[in-house]
Amino acid sequence: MESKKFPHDFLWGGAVAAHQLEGGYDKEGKGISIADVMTAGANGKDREITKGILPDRYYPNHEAIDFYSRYKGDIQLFAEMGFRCFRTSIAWTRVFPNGDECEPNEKGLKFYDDLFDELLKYGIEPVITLSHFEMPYYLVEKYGGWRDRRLIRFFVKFAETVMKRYKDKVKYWMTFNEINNQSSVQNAWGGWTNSGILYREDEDVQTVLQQAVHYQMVASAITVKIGHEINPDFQIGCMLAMVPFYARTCRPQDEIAAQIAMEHRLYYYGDLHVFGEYPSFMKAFQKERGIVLDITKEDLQYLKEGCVDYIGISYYMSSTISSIETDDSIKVAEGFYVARNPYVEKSDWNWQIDPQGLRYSLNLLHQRYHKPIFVVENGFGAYDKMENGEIHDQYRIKYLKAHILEMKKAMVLDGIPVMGYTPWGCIDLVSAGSGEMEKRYGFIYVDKDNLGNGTLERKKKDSFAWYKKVIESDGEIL
Ligand code: P53
Repeated sequence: MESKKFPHDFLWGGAVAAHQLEGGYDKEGKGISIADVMTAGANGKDREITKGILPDRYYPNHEAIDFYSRYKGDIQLFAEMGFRCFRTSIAWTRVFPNGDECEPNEKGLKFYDDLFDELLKYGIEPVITLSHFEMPYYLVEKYGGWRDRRLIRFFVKFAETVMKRYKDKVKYWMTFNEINNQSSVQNAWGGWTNSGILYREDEDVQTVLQQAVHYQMVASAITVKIGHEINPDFQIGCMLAMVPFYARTCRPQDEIAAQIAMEHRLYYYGDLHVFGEYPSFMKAFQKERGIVLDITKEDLQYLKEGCVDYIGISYYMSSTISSIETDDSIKVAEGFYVARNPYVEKSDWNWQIDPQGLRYSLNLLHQRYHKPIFVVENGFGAYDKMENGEIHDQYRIKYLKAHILEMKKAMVLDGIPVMGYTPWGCIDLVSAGSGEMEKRYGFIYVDKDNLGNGTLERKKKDSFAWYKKVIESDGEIL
């Protein structure tokens, strides 16, 4: 089993997002995005969202790793590893700086033309996320972000513009990155990064969340429909953060709690994207809670006409749910406690390391949706140490190897169609959650620290040669 090969057309590559690596936040007409007003946090300390850009604060995404001017060298390194694809996002604000303009910014469009040409030169297929935590800040100030129905129109205009422009360069698309992240509404993070929303104390969070999700789902569906008209060969997917919830014990109450967590955190989103309709538990929840949303007949029609072609997922960890409070648990809602799983290890950022959870997740998703799955994020955020100019990141190799092996089992033993694998942060970049540089994922080290100091010089880690061999051998040598 271990020595089996992956199919030769398997999409091995790496993944990043525009705001986390490009920098050049105000270059060539780019507008301010919601990522540009987030300060650096730290391990265990949230990032702050400021009202506009304040002169005395540090915003790590402004320069990031300056991929904007160094992408040619970086792509050369990806090509050296043998990447067959590269997942990145298009910064909405490079194309429509404010978001509601009639005409796009030609310089922004040109940047992505050049970037995609550079990838294609090496036979690397671009895999593009349309919205990855970086909507125009102006849309937040003027319209309240995705609280407003007009956002559908602005997003679709952006999507249509870039899909037409790059129709012969890009085949694989995803609409919204980790759209289900915003279901974790204990703090403003998910609401802000997904939808440009900061919840107010005097409003019903579930109503606001579900309205924003509804508008995004309609925007996504219209995009899928238009995309298929632009180029029938397009493969357009959704993107879900896959964090499977295990019941803490086999007590039936814990099983039900885990099931409900899966429904609200995952299936609610997946069902809308894949089936184009609201699942029964969501309709029941809305009725029970008296949640009334702005949903038109046309919206429901669009949802049905814009079902996705594949499911993109990120997978980093699993989670454990208890229906009652325990010593090690944190309350997330009435009757829902996230507990520590004693059977798995955790990273320095407290993310539970669970390779088998990937196989389990692929099975769950395929059994429900019968769609190809693209693992577009997986990786190990860790502190790296430079020793005599070398980085021996055996821990990262161990993590990735274990996950690739479980993915292989899902394909070979469970028969699941997995399209490809793009480990997250194939080059070190700014962490989305904490804004740190020192939470590193890369095969390529970037000389920059949490405070923004460093030469930005690139350096291959041990995992670089390891991953090269994985791709070269079609996953036979892990
Ligand atoms: P960072 C939380 C849980 C799962 C995935 O995350 C997450 C997050 C956000 O922190 O986000 C995805 O950088 C996301 C990427 C992000 C990556 O995972 O916090 O799509 O933008 O960088 C890793 O370590």
